[in-house]
Amino acid sequence: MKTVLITGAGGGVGTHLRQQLAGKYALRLSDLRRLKPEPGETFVQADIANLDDMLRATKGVDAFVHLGGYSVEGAWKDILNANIVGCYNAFEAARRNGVKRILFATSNHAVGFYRRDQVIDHRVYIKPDSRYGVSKVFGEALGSLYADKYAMEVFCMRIGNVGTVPIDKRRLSIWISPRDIAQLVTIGIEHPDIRFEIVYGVSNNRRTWYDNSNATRLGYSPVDDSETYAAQVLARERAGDPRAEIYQGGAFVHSEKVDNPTPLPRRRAAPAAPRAVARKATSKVKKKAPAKK
Ligand code: 15L
Repeated sequence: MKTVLITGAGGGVGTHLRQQLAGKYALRLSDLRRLKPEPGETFVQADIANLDDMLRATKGVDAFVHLGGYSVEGAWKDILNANIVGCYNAFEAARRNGVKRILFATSNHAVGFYRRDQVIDHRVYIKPDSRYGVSKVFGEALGSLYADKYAMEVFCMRIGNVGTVPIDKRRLSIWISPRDIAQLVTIGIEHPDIRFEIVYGVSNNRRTWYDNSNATRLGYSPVDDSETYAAQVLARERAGDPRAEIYQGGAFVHSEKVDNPTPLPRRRAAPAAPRAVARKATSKVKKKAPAKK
């Protein structure tokens, strides 16, 4: 059984993945705050901003899912520490320990300044909507460097919003269910031909803004569609800032600080507890057909 390290394992995405991947992999969890491992899991307390911690955490693992980092828009010093320094340490520690396969949790916010009437694929030029989005672009660029220079196998997932249900109108376009993110992560761990890939971490949503053909090519076949929840979600939707309505990134395009939209029950995912360019010249930006009501 493969040993898979998950940084930021105490956050929302990590919590879903622990449940979904239990029994399939020996999970090594890592977080800034102490977590209680379940059977089949081990725990390494680590600060991703500390290279020595990351060297300990990555030792002897077969694959590494890097969720650790600051997960929303916030102060530059927090993003710098967790998502720039932390992300560098993650890749560098993996390289030094001979861990070839890294799955990097990038974000829809790396391309959040594309408009909602556009459909974009994995090759479009980056358009970050926030300092947070810029930090995710940095991680993608670092992944590209480590793939080309050190032959590492890097799978960048531009994740939408992970949850059991979509929480608002924007998330109807970017939602991903726990079982679909687990399927995508499994492809990232198991696929034999990963060199450097960018895929979108979204379910099979009718209202999608993404051409996710790169994920499909690698075998991703999401089973959930946010449309199941659309009527309920739209019934409670209130109009927001007009700029947020235009762009895919929503409030990230105008806010200096965004709260975690899906905090963990009881405790919020600690921001300091880390959890994280398009390549080819040709890119696809299509005018989107109006969403069906
Ligand atoms: C993200 O990248 C964040 O990590 C998550 O907390 C959500 O804000 C999500 O994007 C989103 O766009 O809903």
